[in-house]
Amino acid sequence: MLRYDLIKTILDKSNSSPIVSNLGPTSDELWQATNELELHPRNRNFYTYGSMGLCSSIALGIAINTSEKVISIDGDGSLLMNLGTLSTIGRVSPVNLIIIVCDNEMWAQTGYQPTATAFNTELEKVAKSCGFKNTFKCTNINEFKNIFTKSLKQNGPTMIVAKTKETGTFPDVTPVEPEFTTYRFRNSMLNNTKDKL
Ligand SMILES: Cc1ncc(C[n+]2csc(CCOP(=O)(O)OP(=O)(O)O)c2C)c(N)n1
Ligand SMILES: [Mg+2]
Repeated sequence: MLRYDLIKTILDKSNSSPIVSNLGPTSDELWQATNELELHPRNRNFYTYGSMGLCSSIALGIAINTSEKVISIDGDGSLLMNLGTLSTIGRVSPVNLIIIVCDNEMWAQTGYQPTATAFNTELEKVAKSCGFKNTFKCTNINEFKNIFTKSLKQNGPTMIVAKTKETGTFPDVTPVEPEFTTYRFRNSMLNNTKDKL
């Protein structure tokens, strides 16, 4: 499945839930898909440009401070760099956290080098052994749609490993300023009942 289709599905089903995205193409595609679906500025998108490995850690911090569902769209290479975060999430066990890993089995943005998931590491099994309540792996978009829709109604923490394919091209880097992302996101969480999007 394509990461872009997965991201559009997430946006379509998530209402105003906070979404934290991995650096690089994941954040660029989240911005583009938000644009395509006419949801801009969607203040609850948190683009983690530059913060490799911290996507799910940031999502954990948000999840323990809200009762809303919080969605992390992580990458295999980034999550492998900070694998300890799965152990921390398993320990804290936030019921409202959903982690989706776009597992293309590579560090795509830096030249398609294979990661450990192309060999022996299975991230859904790692999550399970860390104490995640629900863990899934899927390879096509319909499967993902079903799992994600169900996960929005269930208590987590939940891990969905989505096997994604690269197209060979990346979207343009989007003009997102980290300072504005923080400002918009924080305000939208503080103004809980209005202007969420
Ligand atoms: C600490 C740190 N090391 C390395 C990089 C360079 N870098 C940027 S994106 C990336 C690959 C990320 O891989 P993954 O999370 O699997 O995302 P993908 O590119 O496959 O979408 C790397 C190594 C960085 N930004 N920060
Ligand atoms: Mg990757």
